[in-house]
Amino acid sequence: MNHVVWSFACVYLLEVTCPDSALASEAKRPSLGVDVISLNGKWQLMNSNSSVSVSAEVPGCVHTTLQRQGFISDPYYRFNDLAYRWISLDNWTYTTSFSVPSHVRGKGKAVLVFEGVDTVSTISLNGLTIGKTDNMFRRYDFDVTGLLKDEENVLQVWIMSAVTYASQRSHAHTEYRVPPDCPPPVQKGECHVNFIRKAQSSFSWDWGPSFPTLGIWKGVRLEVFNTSRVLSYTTSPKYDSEHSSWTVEVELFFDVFVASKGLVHLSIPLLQSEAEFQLSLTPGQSEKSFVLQLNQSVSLWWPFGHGEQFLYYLTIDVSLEGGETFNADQMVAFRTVELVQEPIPSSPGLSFYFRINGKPIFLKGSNWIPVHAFQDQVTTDMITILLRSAQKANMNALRVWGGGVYEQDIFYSLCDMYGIMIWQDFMFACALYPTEKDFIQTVREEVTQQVRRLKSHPSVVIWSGNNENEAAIATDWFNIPVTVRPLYVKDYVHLYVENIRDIVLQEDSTRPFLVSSPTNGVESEKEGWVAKDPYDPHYGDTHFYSYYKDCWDWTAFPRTRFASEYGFQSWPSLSTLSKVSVSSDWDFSSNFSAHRQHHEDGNQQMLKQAELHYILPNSTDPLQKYRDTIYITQVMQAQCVKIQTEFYRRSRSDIVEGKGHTMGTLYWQLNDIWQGPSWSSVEFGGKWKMLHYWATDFYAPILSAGVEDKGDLLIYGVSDSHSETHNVKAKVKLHSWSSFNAVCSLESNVTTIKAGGSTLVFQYSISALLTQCGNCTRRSCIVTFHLSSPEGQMISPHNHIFLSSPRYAEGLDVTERKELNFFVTLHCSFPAVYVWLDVDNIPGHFDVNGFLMLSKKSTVIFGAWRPTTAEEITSNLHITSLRDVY
Ligand code: BMA
Repeated sequence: MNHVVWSFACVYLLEVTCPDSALASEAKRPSLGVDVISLNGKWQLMNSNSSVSVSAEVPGCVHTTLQRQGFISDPYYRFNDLAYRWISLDNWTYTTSFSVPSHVRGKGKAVLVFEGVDTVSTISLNGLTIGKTDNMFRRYDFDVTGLLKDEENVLQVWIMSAVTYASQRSHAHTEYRVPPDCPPPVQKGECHVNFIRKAQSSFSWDWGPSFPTLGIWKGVRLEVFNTSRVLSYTTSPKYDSEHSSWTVEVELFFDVFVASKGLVHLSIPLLQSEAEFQLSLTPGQSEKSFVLQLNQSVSLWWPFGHGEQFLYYLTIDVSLEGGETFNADQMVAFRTVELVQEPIPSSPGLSFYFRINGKPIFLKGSNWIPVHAFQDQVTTDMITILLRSAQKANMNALRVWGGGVYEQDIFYSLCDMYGIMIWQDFMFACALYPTEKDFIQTVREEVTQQVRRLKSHPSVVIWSGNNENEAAIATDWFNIPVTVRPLYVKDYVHLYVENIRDIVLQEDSTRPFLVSSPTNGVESEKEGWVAKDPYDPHYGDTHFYSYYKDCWDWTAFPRTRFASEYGFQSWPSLSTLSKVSVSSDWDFSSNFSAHRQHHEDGNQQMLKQAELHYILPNSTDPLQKYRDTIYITQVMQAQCVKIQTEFYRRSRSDIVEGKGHTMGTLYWQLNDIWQGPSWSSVEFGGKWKMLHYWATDFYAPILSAGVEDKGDLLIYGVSDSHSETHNVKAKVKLHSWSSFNAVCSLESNVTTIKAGGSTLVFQYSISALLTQCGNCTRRSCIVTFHLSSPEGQMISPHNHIFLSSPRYAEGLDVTERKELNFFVTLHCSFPAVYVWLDVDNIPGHFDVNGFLMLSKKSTVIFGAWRPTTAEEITSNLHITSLRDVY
């Protein structure tokens, strides 16, 4: 293998910092004379027969504790998810003790606050049961007035196995089944997760392991006070279109012990707006709401790519007559959001798009899953890297998918700052759910709390009741006899409409609510909330997966109004996998490869899809073959998602056979929960797959998309802009695989591409094109193109289209590679396709990757996320192009 001379223009340091303002809101703690004693830190942890007894960190979970204490090794390592199953089947007790100074103890009311317990627990203080928990998505406050001692207060949290609990609840539900009982065997998961209010993916998913965690996953504190305390507060900017003015509604939620009076002062200094209000509190839980009128016009918050993200500070000052005060600073931003579902000329059905500040916005993004199976290990840096990666790929939206968790506050604060719109699911996915009274009650509390926690964030643009549960009933995933279906529809309506929707409408009038995804929206409502076909492309959003059909055939994709899920799997890089595997695992047919794949036939599907267009890796060196196979799965994934996304973006203004006006693409999925094959574009750990690099181009604000249609080459200009039209010409070249010089160059006439639409810029018969370019055949040449201004300025990223599968390309074959001495040839003498750079474990990303190389020399910049040297990068660098795997 020849050495590549690789010179680096510069090696950067990307500083991953968390803006103070974002953290500030998380650090807020109640004042009003409330004494707060944090109970975070060291606790003792024991299993049911006391054979394990270790010191544990709170917040935390059992698995993390056992690993940190050296009791187990990395749960993600090889087959450890199976080896450590016992942990989730046992019950565990957390214990701590604390003292309370007598001046604190003497105060009127004492409350123990658990921000999050995972999940089913009984909590006792000094031997007395003070409460129980059954929902990891809720905060619990337990009144412990009169139960505290000065010294040695013993607090115990007994946590029951979530697996045992779910199974008991399911067996107690005898009247009818609530499917699915268990996940498919390939997921190696646990059963009945729908019976417990816990991250649904924690019992396994088709991209993730089964780790039904147990723990105290959020903070614990004691709050002691004489008069009252603030439980939470919200800020909701509201637009009055009649008077073209804004107000901010501020809600304060109090727990009042003694009646008191006081004042509330609200102010947004930057807008020179303030107001003072009388406050009168009576004992019990008390909600107070105040409206601040704004004196000035505001600068709006826009999604990324459409304008600035103006954020203002609003200060809340509460002062009680007794002298106690409470102060908070909260970010507010001004934007309106509407979900538009109205008739479209010449198309049956209804539109489905988001209007932000009165402008239609095409949502470009992906789906977000939990960042880690052990949520206590999720750091601000991990979230920042993922969100910055999303924004760098020109995404303006993410869907927080309903099988995971409601994300941490910092996630939403960063999305506010980055202009990333959030489609927020409630945490129900791919299942039917029980509707017993206590289940509904805990869900009601969960929804109320989460809406109050998240509604102040401008980034959250929609609430959605569940993932795929309307489709599960409508298209009969669980073999429910037609005669009993009404029973399940009734339960569905009860949970998502009569409870969740009701609460959301009551709590938040500033953003739309959708019952499910996919759904037909208002049409589903008309059909009794479960539409006959929730995948109908004429209404609402769709999820579409097809693994065996050729993804290059864009005519097979549904021309939907909104593509909220679609995607293809790939394997993560060897450097990511090598952290949890050994060299004998590095074979596509190893037990490890089968074990890590949680999607039925997933590994086969990837190879079958890749084989349609590429020769599958066949190196005689097993390690090289494994690396190449990983690479080819990433090539396939990037190419398939690009084709599908470009199809949707092209469809934004078209109506073809009554379908079209696509206004959103959220591919499945952005991130990974562990090191395994999945639909993600970013690997566990933050490394970008080829797809993510490509997303930066296919999500560019102005895209040139090429397609072959009935023998013609069509090039479209797709623009996200609202009013600006662009005069462009398409610059088209044909390149042969054996020379850098273009064989032919063509230019279209100047065409105006419409704002917020897709415009055909270039059309040419392919056979005429090839005849004209005498040296080209479908197999020997590739078409490249971009849009430029009439003066020659580049307006869209470069793009390309193959006229035949690269597997049949002439000039990319093995013989030639041997003759040309591959690496040198690749970089110096001939064009190369899917050029892929990998620096193993050095965290960071390249400015471009997986690219078409049509010049002799190309400089690529690697942005490192930690200090590194050019030597280290050179010695870790692997360069692969399609020629390498042939
Ligand atoms: C959709 C998602 C997930 C799943 C993905 C890939 O159904 O909602 O449940 O992981 O497809 O199968």
